Amino acid sequence: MTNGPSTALVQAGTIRPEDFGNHITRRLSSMKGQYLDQTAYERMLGQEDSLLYEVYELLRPEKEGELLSGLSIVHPGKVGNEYFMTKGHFHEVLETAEIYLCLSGRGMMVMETPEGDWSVKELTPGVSLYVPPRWAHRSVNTGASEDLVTYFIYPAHAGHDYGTIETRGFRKLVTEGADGPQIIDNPKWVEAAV
Ligand code: S6P
Ligand code: ZN
Repeated sequence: MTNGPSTALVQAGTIRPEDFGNHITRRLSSMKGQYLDQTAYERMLGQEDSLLYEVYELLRPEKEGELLSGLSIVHPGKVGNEYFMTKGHFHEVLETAEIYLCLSGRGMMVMETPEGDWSVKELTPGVSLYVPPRWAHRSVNTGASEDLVTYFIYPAHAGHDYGTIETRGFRKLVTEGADGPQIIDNPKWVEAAV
């Protein structure tokens, strides 16, 4: 990592891993308990530990004043009726926001706050989404065969709280219905203990 200016070619379909210091890959096995249809999940996992999504991130010091940015690529597919999606997280420093710009593909950003508000926004190429402080976020690829590629920027000291979502889930899920993607209540959502 250098401390000086750096560049990356942020263009859907032209990802040069060497431009990014960090390449994270997440497979089906890391999503235990997150998909509604556990039988479908176990069956799929028994066949292959599929690659669900990847993140390419510019390495910068994780301190206030810095920004982290990169590309998030969610591959197409489903577990049962539920689309491939990211784990989703709150920022550990809850009062930090994030900006996403959709570069290609089609999807949705599922968001919620600890206070009980929720929101689901569509992602199509060119859409810029501001995720305010306090909002957990998860991207879902609702496309049939294309990757969902987004560019993200957030404060470098934000950190990630994955545990809350792993334990409670999101209030809303995106599944494939008769007329396409639909937002449903998550029957397994767990209210936080007081
Ligand atoms: C980080 C930012 C994205 C996600 C990426 C993968 O704050 O929101 O880079 O890390 O979309 O999602 P997740 O939930 O596995 O970190
Ligand atoms: Zn984030």
